[in-house]
Amino acid sequence: MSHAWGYAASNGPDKWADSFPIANGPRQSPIDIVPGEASFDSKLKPLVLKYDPSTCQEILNNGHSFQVTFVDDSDSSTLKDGPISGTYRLKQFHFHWGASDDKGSEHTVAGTKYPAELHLVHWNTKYPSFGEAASQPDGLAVVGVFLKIGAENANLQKLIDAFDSIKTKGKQSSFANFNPATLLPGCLDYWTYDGSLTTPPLLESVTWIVCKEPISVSSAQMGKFRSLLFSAEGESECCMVDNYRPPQPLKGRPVRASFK
Ligand code: 1SD
Ligand code: ZN
Repeated sequence: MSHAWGYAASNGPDKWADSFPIANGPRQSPIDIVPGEASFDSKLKPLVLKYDPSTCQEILNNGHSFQVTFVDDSDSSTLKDGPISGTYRLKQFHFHWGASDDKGSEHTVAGTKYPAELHLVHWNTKYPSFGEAASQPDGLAVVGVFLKIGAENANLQKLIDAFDSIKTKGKQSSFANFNPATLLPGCLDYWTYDGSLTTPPLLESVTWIVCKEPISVSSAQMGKFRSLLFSAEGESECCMVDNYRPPQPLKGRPVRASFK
């Protein structure tokens, strides 16, 4: 890859291994989750998510997705228990989505694609910073939540209402007092497995926690996600769509379920 990574034919997931050989590594993400092949593990604890809306900082178009970032200099917004040990701090959340409602999620469930997937990214406070945690096998924990077409989602709408200020790559805007817990499904049953970042550098440092229950989004709201741009202001306009990596080989990894 002689240019920056992206999601086009020339720089997309099939090309990432040229610059990031770990793309073919033993614990890559996402995966297809086959519920019948996941084993119920009675030792898995319920997730404990404690989020303080006052740590919410800004919304940013990074040219690959949009993300909402959090101040992470104290244990104000954390994930504990579930499959992990210790305390993981919330760094940011972002989404992946399709050009149409029939695709867009990174994980799939028995081959079924959802129109979008939310990722809440947390880092293990046994390491000094997000950057250092990101290359450790137990450094990150990402909670994945599927979006399914249905009723309009008023909590997602608060994000969408900020899109005018972050249309193009590199734009950011302050985004205060948002509680990411409002984006979680009512039931926190989950699947978990050891995986990686789904974007370059594809580091194999993520404990994935994928919620079984999707949240709702309307088709009109998905249309607004697709009005964001991959391109920077002044460049030829390129809609931000299909910013997902497809499922990667499981390579014998166990997938555990917190539920029967
Ligand atoms: O795609 C995100 C990427 O934007 C960045 O947030 C990275 C963490 O540094 O995580 C990946 S992902 O694996 O959460 N999709
Ligand atoms: Zn992601």
